[in-house]
Amino acid sequence: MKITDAKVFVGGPGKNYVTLKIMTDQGIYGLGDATINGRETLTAAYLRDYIVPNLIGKDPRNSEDIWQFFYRGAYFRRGPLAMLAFGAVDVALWDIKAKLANMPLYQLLGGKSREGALVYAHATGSDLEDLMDSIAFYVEQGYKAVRVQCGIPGMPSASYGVAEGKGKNRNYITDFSGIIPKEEIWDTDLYMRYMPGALAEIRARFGPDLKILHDVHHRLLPREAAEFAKEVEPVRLYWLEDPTPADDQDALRLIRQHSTVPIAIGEVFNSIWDCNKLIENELIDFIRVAVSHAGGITHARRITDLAGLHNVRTGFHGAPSHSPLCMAAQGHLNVWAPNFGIQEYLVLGTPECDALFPSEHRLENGLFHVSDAPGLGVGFNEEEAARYSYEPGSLPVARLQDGTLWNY
Ligand code: EZ4
Ligand code: CO
Repeated sequence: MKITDAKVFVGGPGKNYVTLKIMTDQGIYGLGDATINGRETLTAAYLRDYIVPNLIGKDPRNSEDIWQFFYRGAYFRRGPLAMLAFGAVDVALWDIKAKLANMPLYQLLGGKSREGALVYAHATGSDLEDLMDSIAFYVEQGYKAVRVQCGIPGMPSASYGVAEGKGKNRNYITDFSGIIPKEEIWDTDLYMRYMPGALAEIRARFGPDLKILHDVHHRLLPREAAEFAKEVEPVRLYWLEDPTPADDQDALRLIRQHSTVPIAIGEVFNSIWDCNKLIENELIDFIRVAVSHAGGITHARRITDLAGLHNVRTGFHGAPSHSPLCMAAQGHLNVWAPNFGIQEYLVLGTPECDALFPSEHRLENGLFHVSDAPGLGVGFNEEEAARYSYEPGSLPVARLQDGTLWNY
């Protein structure tokens, strides 16, 4: 069996999805996702200029060897763009293998450990009342877990995952007004004073059963994060996400010394080498890599298994940074992984998105149910794809009130 060709597509409804399609001499094809917010043309170029010419002629069943060929062959190792390109290839090869076996992909991983995978939605509000409405909207739809983000009184702009404007079902997405990012203002003091009380009010309003998650989006210094984590303990959060940027991994030790709040980190990680010490030292509770960003199923499974040895559970990134192909790959891992925790889930199910990526995967009662279609279980409609092209866009950057550039 041989790979005959591979194509790269960029574009989609409200999103620059980067999609890899690998064709074989047996008519079976595989699909993978290389979407990365704000840098989409670069993963597309990596795939087109380097990966595709090196794929042709290879046996697609040897996904491990192909992964090692690209990883070791790059010489300059790791990095989000490269790992995402390898991840797209890897997921497409698992898609092909599972189609060859005529099985849903999860069967090749070890079958189902659960019927469906718990997901969390993004509730967001310009203020606390607006956020309460947004949470209620998701709870009414059957979600058992909700990430809560709201504007902070007195803060000129606060989009650490807060969508602009009012309305219940909004997602924070890339700004498509151009490649120059918007600048937002962040004030740690206002946030630290306001948010613990707001989280307590949310708990009081929605009762003990709702799983409440909160994303600090890398905005705090280690000591501030430790204080914050200690203060929100009574809320019994499901997790506190990215309290500090994980560039400084000792920060997590400081937080651990002061609080038992579960810590989730890693949406910007792209390899096991970014998180092995955090996992082995048991400084985190959830690992947040995305399967596409972390080298595909082959590599994300290694991270998952290492995490399992240390009672760290998965909480894969699923924000508007990925296509339904990545969500499907994560869906298959999630139903298998013995140490699955939760899956971030954004409503991708617009008619336009479903037309581009048709699938039978479904969300029911707050759980993601993987279909039994062979492979990943997601198609790609090339006629639909032809309607879209790359649109320049970017994520914002954040500054402190005095102009100091801060973490987004
Ligand atoms: O800001 O995916 O937990 N999710 C997040 C996301 C990220 C975006 C960046 O591309 O923090 O909303
Ligand atoms: Co996050």
